[in-house]
Amino acid sequence: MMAVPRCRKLLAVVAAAAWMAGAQAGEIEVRDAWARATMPGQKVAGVYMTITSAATAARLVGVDSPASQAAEIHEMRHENGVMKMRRREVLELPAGEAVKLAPGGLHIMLMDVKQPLAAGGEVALTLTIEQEGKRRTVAVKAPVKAVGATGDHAHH
Ligand SMILES: [Cu+2]
Repeated sequence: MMAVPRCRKLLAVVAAAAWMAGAQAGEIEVRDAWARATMPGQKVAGVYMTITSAATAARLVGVDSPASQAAEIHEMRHENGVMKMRRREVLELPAGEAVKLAPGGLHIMLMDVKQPLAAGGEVALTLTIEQEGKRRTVAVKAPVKAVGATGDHAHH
């Protein structure tokens, strides 16, 4: 008889946790998106943002933009004192963790931009997110800003 109330209480806690997870599952928050304005003749542009998958781990598996022929996930790394850029097929988004794409680190790179990106403009992006075996897209608008280069794209 003593065990019954305790058991009920536990069930209530489990139910509440499941409800909270259900309410937040699949929520992808994108903040502070921006694209770097291109220099004359420059055909690539970096796009930066902070992505958080609120409750369930997810992965960014693709990026598209009408502004460029292709968009890739890139990562800058120091290797023997030299900054190197490499392409990543996938970007892991651990549950509840804000993953920051910023100059000098992770970024989305627009390859072969169709028109120069001018400050004050906007770039539309579609992120393809894989979560719990399912894929869906998240639309993002990134304002274009003229911010001094930090060498991000010097390698291209
Ligand atoms: Cu890059």
